[in-house]
Amino acid sequence: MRKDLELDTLAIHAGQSPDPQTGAVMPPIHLSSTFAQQGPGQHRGFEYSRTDNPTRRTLEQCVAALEGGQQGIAFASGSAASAALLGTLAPGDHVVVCDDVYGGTYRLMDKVFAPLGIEWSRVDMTELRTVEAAIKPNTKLLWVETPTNPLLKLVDIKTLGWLAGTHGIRLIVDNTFATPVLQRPLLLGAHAVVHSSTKYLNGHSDVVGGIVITDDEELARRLRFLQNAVGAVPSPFDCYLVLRGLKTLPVRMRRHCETAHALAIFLDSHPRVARVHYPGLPTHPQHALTGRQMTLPGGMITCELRGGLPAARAVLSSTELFVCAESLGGVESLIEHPATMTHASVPADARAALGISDGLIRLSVGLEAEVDLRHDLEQALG
Ligand code: P1T
Repeated sequence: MRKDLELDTLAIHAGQSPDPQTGAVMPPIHLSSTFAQQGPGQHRGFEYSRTDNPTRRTLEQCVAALEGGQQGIAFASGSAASAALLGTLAPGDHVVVCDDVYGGTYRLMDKVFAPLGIEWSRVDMTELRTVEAAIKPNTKLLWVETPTNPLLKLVDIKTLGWLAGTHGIRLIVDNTFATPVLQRPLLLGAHAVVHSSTKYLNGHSDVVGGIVITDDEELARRLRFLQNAVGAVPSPFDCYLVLRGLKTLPVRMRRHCETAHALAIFLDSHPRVARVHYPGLPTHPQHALTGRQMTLPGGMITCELRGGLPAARAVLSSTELFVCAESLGGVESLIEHPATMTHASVPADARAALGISDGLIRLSVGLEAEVDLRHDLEQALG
C-alpha cells in the first residue's frame, strides 16, 4: 500500500484487502490456534497463534502504518506492551521516566523491574535540562507520556528524540492519549511508540490490548521474541475488534477533541473549579508546544476542584452521563479520581509532589452531544 495515504484512508485500508479466497471485504477472524503444515517446518507463514496469527498480523500492520512505522508488535494489554519494552533491558540498565505517568506504568517500574535490577529516575520532562541531567552512563531509555496521565503535561518529542540520539539511547513514547491522529512520535524522532489499545485505538471500551510500533529492527526482533516467548498476546477476536475500532479513529478523535475543548472552556470559567489542565487552553504551560506537536489538543481534561476530596466525591457520585470508572478513550464519557483510582499505586508523597491532589478529577470526553455533557457537569458541580 502507498505510504503517502492520509490517516483517514490508512485507518480503513492499511494491512487489509478483500480475502483472496472468499472476497470478504472485512478481515476474517482467524480463531485457529494452530495451522496445518505440508510437512515438518513447511508452513504458509503461520504455525501457532502465540507466535503469529493472521488477524493479529493485520492489526499490527494497520497500527504500524498509522504511526508511520514499519513494525507493529501486539500484546494482551498496554501494560504487557510496556513490560515487553522494559524486558529488553538487562540488570544494571537505567531508564529516565517522565514524572507523570499512568499509575500502572509507575508500578511496573517500581515493583516489577526495579527489583530485577533495572534502575529508574523520574523527572519532569517538560525541561530539557532536567532530562539531560538525569542521563547516566548506563541509561538505555527515555520513557515519555505526552500528554501525561493524569496532568496532561506535554513533552517535546522532537527535542528528546535529538537528545536520545546524541546519547545513543532510545526514546520511547506512550502515545495512548494522543493517538497517531494527533501526533506521530516516530516521525518526530522517537525510536518506539507504545499504546494501550484498550483506549482510543479500540475506542469502544470492550477490549484490553496493547501494541508497540518501531522502525528499529533490533528492538523489533527482541520484542517479537518476547511476544512469543512470554506469550502475552491478544486474542484474534480482540484484534478484530481493535481493527474495527480503528476504522473510525480519525473521525472519533476529531469529535472527542472538539467537545473536550468546549468543555474545558466551560470548566475553566466555573466558580467551583480552581484549575483546568487542557493542552488547548492558552493557560496551559506548554500551550505553544500543543500547536507545534499535535494536530488537536486531545479528548482528556483534568481539573482541580475547590473543596478537595469531599468536592471530588460529590461530583463523581452526581454525574449521570459521565460514568465514574477508570480507563478512557471510549465513545462514552468517563470521570475518575486519580488519587484513589488510576494513580492509587503511586505513593502519596510522589502524588503530592506532582500535584495529583485529592481534589483532582479526570474526564474522558466521549462522543455524546456536547450540550448534554455540559449540562451533566453543570448539575454535578452545582
Ligand atoms: O490498561 P492497559 O491496557 O494495560 O494499559 C496501561 C496504560 C498504559 N499507558 C497509558 C498512558 C495508560 O493510560 C494505560 C492505562 N490507563 C488507564 C487504565 C487509565 O485509566 O488511565
